[in-house]
Amino acid sequence: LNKMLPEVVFVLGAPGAGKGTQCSLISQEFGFVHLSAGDLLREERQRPGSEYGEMIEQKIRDGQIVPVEVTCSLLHKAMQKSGKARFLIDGFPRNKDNLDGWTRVMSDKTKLLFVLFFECSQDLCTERCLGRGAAGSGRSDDNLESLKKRFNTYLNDTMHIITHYDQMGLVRKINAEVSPDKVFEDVKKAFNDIGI
Ligand code: UP5
Ligand code: MG
Repeated sequence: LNKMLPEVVFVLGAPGAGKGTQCSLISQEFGFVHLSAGDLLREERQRPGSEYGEMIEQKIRDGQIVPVEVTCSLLHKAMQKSGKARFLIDGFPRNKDNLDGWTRVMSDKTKLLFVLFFECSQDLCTERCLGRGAAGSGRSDDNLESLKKRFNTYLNDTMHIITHYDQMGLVRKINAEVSPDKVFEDVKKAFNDIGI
């Protein structure tokens, strides 16, 4: 029965560590559907008639985490809509509310394969996000003030989630401070090691 469940890999790491970049490569190589929680929230923020638009924008700008009911339902809907069975969940779960909400609603409906954790220093991550902002990302959180807040949230909330999964032996830690191609070499090994 367990074999029929959709398979999930959580992809975590600091803001700018390269989660999105690596997820694109993974999805090309292994066919996983890439679902970025941040992208889904940014899309929902723009959706005409959304009751969450303003709340999402405030949270994103302040580097705070949107209540799990919103995020989890966007993820669940995107999974169902895809009709596929293997997913990269990029940038989620980020805090205890996320973890509890996912566990409540989705843990029986999915099989967690492992957690990819991209390790990258705050300085390098900040440089990358500011570079992306300067290049015209249009993201309202690619500025120094928001980045400080995003990092606080990452260190105070998200690291606990990574530790939680690490204690379960589910975390695959990857050095994300090298070039995207080099990072991807290690990422491929992580998938190969579980027979993918
Ligand atoms: N780059 C990437 N890899 C590189 C490499 N190896 N060497 C050199 N440069 C590299 O990369 C960032 C930049 O670095 C790019 O310019 C890239 O070319 C370059 P990217 O792959 O985009 O990194 P990523 O880790 O995806 O960075 P991102 O900024 O998306 O991370 P965040 O975790 O901050 O953003 P996210 O979109 O996940 O969340 C944004 C906000 O949404 C959160 O702060 C929060 O407010 C909200 N949110 C929730 O509330 N709940 C959620 O569940 C998710 C998000
Ligand atoms: Mg991203």
